Amino acid sequence: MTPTESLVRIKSSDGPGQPVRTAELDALYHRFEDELLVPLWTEIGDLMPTQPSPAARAHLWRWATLLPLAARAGELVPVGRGGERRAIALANPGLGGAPYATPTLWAAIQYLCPGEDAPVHRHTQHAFRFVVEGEGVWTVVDGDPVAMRRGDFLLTPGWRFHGHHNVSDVPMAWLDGLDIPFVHHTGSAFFELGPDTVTERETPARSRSERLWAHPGLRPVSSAGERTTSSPIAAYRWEHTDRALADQLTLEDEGHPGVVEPGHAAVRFTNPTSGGDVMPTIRAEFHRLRPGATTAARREVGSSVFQVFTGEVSVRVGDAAWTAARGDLFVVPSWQPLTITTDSGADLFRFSDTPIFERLGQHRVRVEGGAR
Ligand code: GTQ
Ligand code: FE2
Repeated sequence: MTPTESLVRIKSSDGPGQPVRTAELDALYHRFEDELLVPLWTEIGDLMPTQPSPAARAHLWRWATLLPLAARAGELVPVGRGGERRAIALANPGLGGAPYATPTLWAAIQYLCPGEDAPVHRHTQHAFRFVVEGEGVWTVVDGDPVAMRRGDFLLTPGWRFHGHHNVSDVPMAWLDGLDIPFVHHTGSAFFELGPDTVTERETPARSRSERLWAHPGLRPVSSAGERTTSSPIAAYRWEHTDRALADQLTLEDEGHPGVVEPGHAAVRFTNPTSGGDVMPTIRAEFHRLRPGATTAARREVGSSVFQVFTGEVSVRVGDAAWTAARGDLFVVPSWQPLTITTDSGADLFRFSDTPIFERLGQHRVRVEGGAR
């Protein structure tokens, strides 16, 4: 390979710890390039920063922009085998145009017209749906039909067959979150088509998974001792989330502990077999802020995506600042300080890749002054 064809380009500089630039050094660097070799001393500043310096950027997408574009795709783009889903991904401006909200997380608006079926498939990527508005779509997870309604958080852990059906006479849009980028970077993806014909047309009031697993503090004895890597609960319903958040704020009013900080209630969706996160790569939470509340500036290793559920918020992420309202989505890159303020009071859905870093021993959080 000639030097001009090599993928490797060594950045020579005169900085501290760098060798004197001579013709011999240039010749050595060209040899390195030819042999696909890169010395640490020219790269160390980028490779080993004193604190995380993510390529991903803080960014906001407005629901008022996303929804009409998804609806237009509903008119122009069929949903079926091959494309599989009418899902439109948020592409982080720092990630070179790849369809990645963050280095690890996919976030997309998915749109299904009345009567449409998104075909059955399965993949090793872990997935969830969050519904910011609307209803009428049923997701069928390994043969278990699950209704989707506003405020619900729905799971499709890896390798479960799933298809979506809009059984109503209105279109529906929702948020998909997956670990597609993480799985892509690590070369660990598997995918398989399911049956082409839909046999499951039932629309029961509750999914089988909820009937077996979604009773507070109770698990079926038939499963005792079993610990699954993902939660067996297919749907976490808004009425439960809403009540948990409301109760935290009432307890705060009564002088009891429970809130994260003054005026800030939050719950995490968990796997009842382990008490841990719902899926191995994705954490999901719901946050409620009282009118007038401001959160402490918080940095965390790993990236997250928020969607405003109700109310209006002022958000600051590092140097970026926006106001955001219902449906708006914003990305918080690793170690960027996040502060949220609201005059109206607000509810926010949040998902992140934190479980990955916790399990690898790389997780750090810093709130205002102290580290923990
Ligand atoms: O609904 O099955 O946004 O497989 C990306 C990949 C949604 C889905 C996405 C998927 C799905
Ligand atoms: Fe899928």
